[in-house]
Amino acid sequence: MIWNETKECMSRDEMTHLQSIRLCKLVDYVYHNVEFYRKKMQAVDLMPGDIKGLEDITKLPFTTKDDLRDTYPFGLFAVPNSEIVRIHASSGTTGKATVVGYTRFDLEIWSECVARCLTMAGVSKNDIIQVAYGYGLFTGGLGAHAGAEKIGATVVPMSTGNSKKLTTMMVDFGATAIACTPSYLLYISEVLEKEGLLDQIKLRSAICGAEPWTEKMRNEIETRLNITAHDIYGLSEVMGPGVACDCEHHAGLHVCEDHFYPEVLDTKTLLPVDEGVTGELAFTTLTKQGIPLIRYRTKDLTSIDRSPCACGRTSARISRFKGRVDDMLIIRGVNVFPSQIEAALVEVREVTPHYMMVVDRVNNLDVLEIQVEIDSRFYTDEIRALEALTKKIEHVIQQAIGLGVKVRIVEPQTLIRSEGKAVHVVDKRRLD
Ligand code: DLL
Repeated sequence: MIWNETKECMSRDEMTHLQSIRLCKLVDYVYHNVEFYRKKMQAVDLMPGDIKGLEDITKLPFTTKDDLRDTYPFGLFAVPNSEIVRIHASSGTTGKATVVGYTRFDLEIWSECVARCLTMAGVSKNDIIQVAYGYGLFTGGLGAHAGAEKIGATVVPMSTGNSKKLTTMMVDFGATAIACTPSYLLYISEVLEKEGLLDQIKLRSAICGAEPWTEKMRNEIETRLNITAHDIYGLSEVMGPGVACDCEHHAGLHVCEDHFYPEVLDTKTLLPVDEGVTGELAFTTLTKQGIPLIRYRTKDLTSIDRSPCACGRTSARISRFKGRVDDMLIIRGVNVFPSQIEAALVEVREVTPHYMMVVDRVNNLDVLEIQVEIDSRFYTDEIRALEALTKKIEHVIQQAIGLGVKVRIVEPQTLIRSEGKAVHVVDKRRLD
């Protein structure tokens, strides 16, 4: 069986044609089934017939997370609840949860998209895959699960919460693939090392996502575990994991663009930018029934490349995420992303890639302290050695971000390990 390989191998013209047809149908669908969109379109005198293809997409209004919150819980649903067979929700740190609903058809498309991603990561029916994303309202666990089942892999629904059991079963079952956040996989590699199990695992492939991670972190994880690690992207509002994934060439993430039309927007003007230029990613769901979204602003920063990939796929690729619009810290006027710190730390062999950025304001001046955990092999209580290492890391980070920082080295195993999405920033300025 092939997961829409034909669609992945469409020419650009064929893809644009399909997307245009689907966009027109979608606009008609939301106009007649979602009051929110009908009102938004009426407000700018737009009728469904005015949208004749992709070339008209910029006439359509954007949708934001606030729109989902304002219509909480089911206000953007396009079908009656009797058609909804699953609900997921993401809590976020502030405000109401954003709630999404799936029809049976939506679940079918979702599992197909995840199946495509797993196929890109080399997973097949011959694999035993541990799904170690959280199961529940978060889309990671159930989303990855359904896609893996669809390709016939043997799925072990680990969820999060018991790393010791996970590593034991990884060895006992001979697991060949794992799906979890990159920060959790880094932690799992430490547990495996501590337990002396590293040479007993059969792991080949990891499908990691749900949080930003750098290319250097990917290399680090691959080396530690002797595997290939793939980057899978998605968001609950649009579907969940499986919106995009990178293939064996790791040259950007292939978007399932027959279902999700991507646009990259200038962060200030919100006008589409040229290929290769970084901006905010927005998606229009082309086939969703439960909660179709038009031009949903993800806040994720990336660029797009529509040239064919060396793997043969013709789908558009988005570059590895730099971070989110709201992840970017402005410290003394300089823009800093956590991913820059991660990339710098991976270069320093005496420390682990676990870190915490603490931003504060002292005497009206922003101060960035980076807590870095020393690798147990290099741990020493000799003050001069620690001072020298601190200076070295401060220099490496200053080179990376162009800003002086204060580094504080902490003892091995002191920074909190994450099983889900890692938290790397405490901004005390926001807590005032
Ligand atoms: O994180 C869905 C998911 C689960 C994706 C498992 C991949 C694997 P949300 O909780 O709604 O959904 O969070 C979505 O997480 O807007 C990005 O900011 C971030 N994110 C997800 N995947 C990646 C990735 C899931 N590969 C938000 N790289 C998105 C960078 C990612 N950021």
